[in-house]
Amino acid sequence: MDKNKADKLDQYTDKICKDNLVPLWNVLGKLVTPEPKSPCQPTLWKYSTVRPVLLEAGSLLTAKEAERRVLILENPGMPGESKITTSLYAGIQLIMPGEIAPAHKHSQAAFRFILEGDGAYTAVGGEKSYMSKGDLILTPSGRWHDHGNESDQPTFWLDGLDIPLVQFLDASFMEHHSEDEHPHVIEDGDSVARYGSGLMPVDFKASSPTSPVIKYPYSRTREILDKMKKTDEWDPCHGLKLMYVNPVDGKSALPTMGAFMQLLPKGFTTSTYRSTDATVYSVVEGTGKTKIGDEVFEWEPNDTFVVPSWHHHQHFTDGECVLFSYSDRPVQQALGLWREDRGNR
Ligand code: 1HN
Repeated sequence: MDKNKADKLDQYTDKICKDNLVPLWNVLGKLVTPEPKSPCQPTLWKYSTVRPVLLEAGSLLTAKEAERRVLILENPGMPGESKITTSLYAGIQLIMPGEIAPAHKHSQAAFRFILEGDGAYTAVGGEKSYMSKGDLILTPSGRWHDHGNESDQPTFWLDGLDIPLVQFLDASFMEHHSEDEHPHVIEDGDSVARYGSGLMPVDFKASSPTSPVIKYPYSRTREILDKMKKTDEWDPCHGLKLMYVNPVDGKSALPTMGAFMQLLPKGFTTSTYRSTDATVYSVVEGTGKTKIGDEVFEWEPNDTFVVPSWHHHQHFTDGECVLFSYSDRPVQQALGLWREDRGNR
């Protein structure tokens, strides 16, 4: 374009901006990219780094003072935004013996993925779920929840929430309960017995798209993977991979976050894979590494790492490994946006 014409267009752009008008031709290429271009950066958080500084916070303030004693895993590509991916939040939470993290409720859905400890609990709507390593505990949107620790050990878990998604939609509400603890009226294991055992109360009507099962114990998850290992073929990209589902409709356990658990055999290299859902991994068992683009991240149990949208990646295991992961896949699938590329181009 000649200089005179470019100058005229610049003057035109400056003139109309006071009326809150912007020429599309200046921004179209940035708005609609040929493929995902994410500010999210591949990143690893070592548990050996997070654990001691979180324990230090344990001596600086109580869970009650903090409301939730959490260190946010903030993606370095989006500083100050409290995001691990563009749509999701992650944090590591600590509750010390005898502490209570007071009851509140909010629009944002959450899950807890237990890293360390035995005998602390999350109560959702008064149902206490005791925590053991590898358990997944849901906190559906809009439900009262509080945490307590009846054990003599500090308890650590990974919090996954859909905070950036709810923020984007401007749909956030939050309330504190009048008491620190919502009355604990329901026994641990009630919801999994009632809804998660292949039976269902006959007239059960789902009141939300979230699974009525609150806790998915690791003992069961691990048993399923062990059984599958005896008979099933390893998928070249995923090994053996399970999705946490809502037994009412077979869809994702939470409508905004998909959660998965996969088993990879000893000395395995997965085929190159990518998908449009940026994925957060928490290492449950084993050591290995993941190549994301050209970067290699070495991991061990309780480390967290993130694979951004549409980034080629491959896992390499030393011994047998178990990886938990979550992403916004159910949202993308509901909107017809989700894509994967299994590398067989
Ligand atoms: C929340 O309610 C919890 O209940 C953890 O443990 C982290 C981050 C932002 C907003 C609410 C919890 C949170 C949160």
